[in-house]
Amino acid sequence: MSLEHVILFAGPMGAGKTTAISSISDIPIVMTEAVNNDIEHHSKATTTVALDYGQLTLNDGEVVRLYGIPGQERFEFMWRILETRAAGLILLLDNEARDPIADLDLFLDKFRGLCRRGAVVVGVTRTDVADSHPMTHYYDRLRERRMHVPVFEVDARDRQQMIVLLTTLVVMVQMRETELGVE
Ligand SMILES: Nc1nc2c(ncn2[C@@H]2O[C@H](COP(=O)(O)OP(=O)(O)OP(=O)(O)O)[C@@H](O)[C@H]2O)c(=O)[nH]1
Ligand SMILES: [Mg+2]
Repeated sequence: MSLEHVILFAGPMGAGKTTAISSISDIPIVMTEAVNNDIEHHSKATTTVALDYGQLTLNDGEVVRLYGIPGQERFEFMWRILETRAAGLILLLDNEARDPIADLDLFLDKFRGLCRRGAVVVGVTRTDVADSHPMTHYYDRLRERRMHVPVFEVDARDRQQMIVLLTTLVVMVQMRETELGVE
């Protein structure tokens, strides 16, 4: 079993990737925030333009390296670079977005290589400010896609909630490595 895991946080602009990594990380995180010129898409002041990086050391000494993508599709070239070493995907979706189910489809399609070879969990954020999409909408779409993926309602600002999501994914990655006989 590997003593290090690389986990990628993906999802649309404003879903909470940078926030989640800073909630979880036990080192100061590397951020690449710049002024958000796409206010139409999301009203927040800044957006990630290259990557986020943080890390967490688990009780058993395993190191989890946490990378976050920029949500804007114009940075798709960074998505391709960041997914290469990843063994697991945390897909964060903003329940307040215009169509979070379309976002679910988009990111599962864009990261289908990682979904196939690794493990995936979905975290739905901002359910406290938008309840137009109950969790059943996400379950239904995943069932239609024949994907068995855990879905969690989370607040990216809440360290405990994010640690639960992350450890679920790490366990799934470890189970996969055991199945595949990865050392
Ligand atoms: N009310 C509420 N706010 C949340 C929740 N989760 C995250 N946020 C806020 O939503 C915003 C998310 O912003 P970021 O973390 O920059 O989002 P991002 O996914 O990194 O976005 P890009 O880098 O632009 O792709 C922050 O202001 C968070 O504080 C939640 O569950 N509820
Ligand atoms: Mg970000």
